[in-house]
Amino acid sequence: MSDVHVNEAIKYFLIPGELKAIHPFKVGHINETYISVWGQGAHEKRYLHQMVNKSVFKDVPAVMENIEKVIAHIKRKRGIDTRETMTIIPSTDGRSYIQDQHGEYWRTYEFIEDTINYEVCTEPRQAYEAAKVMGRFLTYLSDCPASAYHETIPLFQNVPNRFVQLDEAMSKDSQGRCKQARKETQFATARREHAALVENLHTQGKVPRRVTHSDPKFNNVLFKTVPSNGNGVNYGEGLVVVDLDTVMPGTMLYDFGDLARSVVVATAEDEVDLAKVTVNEELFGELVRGYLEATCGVLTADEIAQMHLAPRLIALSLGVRFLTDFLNGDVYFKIHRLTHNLDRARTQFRIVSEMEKAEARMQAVVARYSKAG
Ligand code: GN1
Ligand code: MG
Repeated sequence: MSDVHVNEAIKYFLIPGELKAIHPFKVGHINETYISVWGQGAHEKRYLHQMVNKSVFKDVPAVMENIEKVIAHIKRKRGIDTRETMTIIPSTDGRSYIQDQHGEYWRTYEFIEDTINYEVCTEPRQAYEAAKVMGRFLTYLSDCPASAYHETIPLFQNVPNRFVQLDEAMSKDSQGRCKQARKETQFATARREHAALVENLHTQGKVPRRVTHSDPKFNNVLFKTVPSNGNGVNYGEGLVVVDLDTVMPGTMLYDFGDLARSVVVATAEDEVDLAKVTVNEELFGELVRGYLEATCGVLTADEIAQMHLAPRLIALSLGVRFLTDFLNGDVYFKIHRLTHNLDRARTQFRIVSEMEKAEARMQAVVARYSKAG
């Protein structure tokens, strides 16, 4: 249905030229995305259009206000034409989004050309570059007061809250799926005591609230494309982190943890062959090195001291979210097969158990690079 609506919606954005084509772009678990191509004189230019999921983002104007602010801040620091952030195409009435006659919210960005993203990190160099991008993002925003940003999904980063949501789903068992997921619910609830790690450190004044991305998984980082070296290996520099929907007050541990849980096992987020899900310490090392370089002078010692635990915590939290959605009947994350959310939960929980085994080694990696800095 939104395929029809997109043709209508794009008329309300200030795009010069003549529309040549428009097609769906499969990305993410939440929004509907399209790409359009416009003839502009002798050139063609692409744009990205998104219908924002308003059952996930209940206050889209607040989401867009956060995004506008973060983009403006980075452009102030890096120049108006910087490729280190996204560029919003305004609507004909000068706003960053429109609401169509069906009540749906749409926005348009310039398509960032000559870039590529990856689902799986395979090269240490990619891990280093992705960490540089994410570290720079945190650093650029380190002088913004977190309180100036809306928390657009309440308690989004709060891991104990994810356990409360799991409890609710288990006690309702609306789809009768609890039986099928017994091992997974046991795995999660056995680790509940670790859930409050970050909240406790924040309460103790050790981990500050910052403006964070909150969805910095590896495939949200775009790399510059470079000509292939013949081996199919692409060593382009990391350029920009996209998908700014969840920019909000949070902790650096969430961002680093989410990036790391998506990088260091070098498998897809829904990998069903769990034997493949192992911690690659070299990738973790390059991630830590890149992140610490890019955040030099910004992070506190208490934040650095938790960098080996954050990836495990965020994997646990995301696994709990997938599991909860499975129990609730797949109402939040898009799925492509019946047990998709259960499979995703299993992968995240395997990451947790692999990281439990690797804890001392991961801690040693952080110690090595934080001393080196
Ligand atoms: C969702 O749709 P996408 O892929 O940008 C989710 C993130 C999860 C991620 C897991 C608003 O992001 O929190 O970490 O899936 N976004 C929201 O792939 O819940
Ligand atoms: Mg997202």
